[in-house]
Amino acid sequence: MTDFILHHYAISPFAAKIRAMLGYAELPWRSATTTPMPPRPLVDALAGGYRRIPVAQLGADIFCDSRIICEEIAALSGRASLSPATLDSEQQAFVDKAELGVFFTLVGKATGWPLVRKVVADVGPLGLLRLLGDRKAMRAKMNAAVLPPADGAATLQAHLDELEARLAAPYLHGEQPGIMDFSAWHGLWFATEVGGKTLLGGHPAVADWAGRINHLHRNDALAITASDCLAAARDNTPRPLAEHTEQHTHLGRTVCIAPSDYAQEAVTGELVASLPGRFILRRQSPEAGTLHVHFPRERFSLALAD
Ligand SMILES: N[C@@H](CCC(=O)N[C@@H](CS)C(=O)NCC(=O)O)C(=O)O
Repeated sequence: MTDFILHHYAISPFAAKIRAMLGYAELPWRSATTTPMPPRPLVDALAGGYRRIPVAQLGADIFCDSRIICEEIAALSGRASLSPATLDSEQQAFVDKAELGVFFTLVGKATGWPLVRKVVADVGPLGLLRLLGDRKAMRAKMNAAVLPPADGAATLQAHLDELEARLAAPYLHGEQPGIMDFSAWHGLWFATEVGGKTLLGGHPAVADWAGRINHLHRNDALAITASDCLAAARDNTPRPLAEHTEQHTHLGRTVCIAPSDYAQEAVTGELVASLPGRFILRRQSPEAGTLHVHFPRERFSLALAD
């Protein structure tokens, strides 16, 4: 079996969500670390210009967005509750709130010396300045529908109160963690563990729950080199497409797929599958050969390239 490779960087919250889930699922994985901002030549060779992290790889199949990566982990580990596809609309709305409005509020809260020190240790002082400029530009182009709420502090308090109430059981999914737990945890991890903020004093059940998920989160997987990632793609053919591809007027055509919320860089390729929750593009990479790149449908747009 080909290795599960995660393209990520240490302080990425969405990558932490995947690392913690992999820890819970006890799935072995290989670590391909990348930088906290482009240029990312390896990720570009594989994902064709998709700019967000994390990206996962199984041979010549490339998975963009943590939503799709969670579905893959759910399938590989046989733990259905890790798949966002199992959520009802109320649970999905909770996850969306945790990963958009509340998430960006928590990212804002994380700002301060502990975070600055970690970034400088990783990319140096000039890198820090570039990163600030990069994120400012990214935010300026953000879809207004997902801009952080103006009343961030109140939104966060209400969310923590809701979490506290939901955590009558050990996890949001009951006795064992599921997708809602990892989605609600990673923003808090960033503000508290990376940013060093104390936020959970008034919410003991949330603090206890977050501490248990912190223990599932490991970032000590065996590293894999860029050339081995490219070889893993070249030496494998993309896995067979699911039989139940929905009819889509653009199947077989060259299309562009891009996030519709933020970091909207598009990826171009042939649309080879349209499934209820995902699109798959076939693209040729000079370095990595024929690839299938998977995207969620939710909060992504698809348009003909010509
Ligand atoms: N919806 C995406 C969000 C991913 C995301 O926002 N990732 C952040 C890092 S945690 C990012 O890519 N920031 C810009 C960058 O790293 O270039 C997902 O679930 O994967």
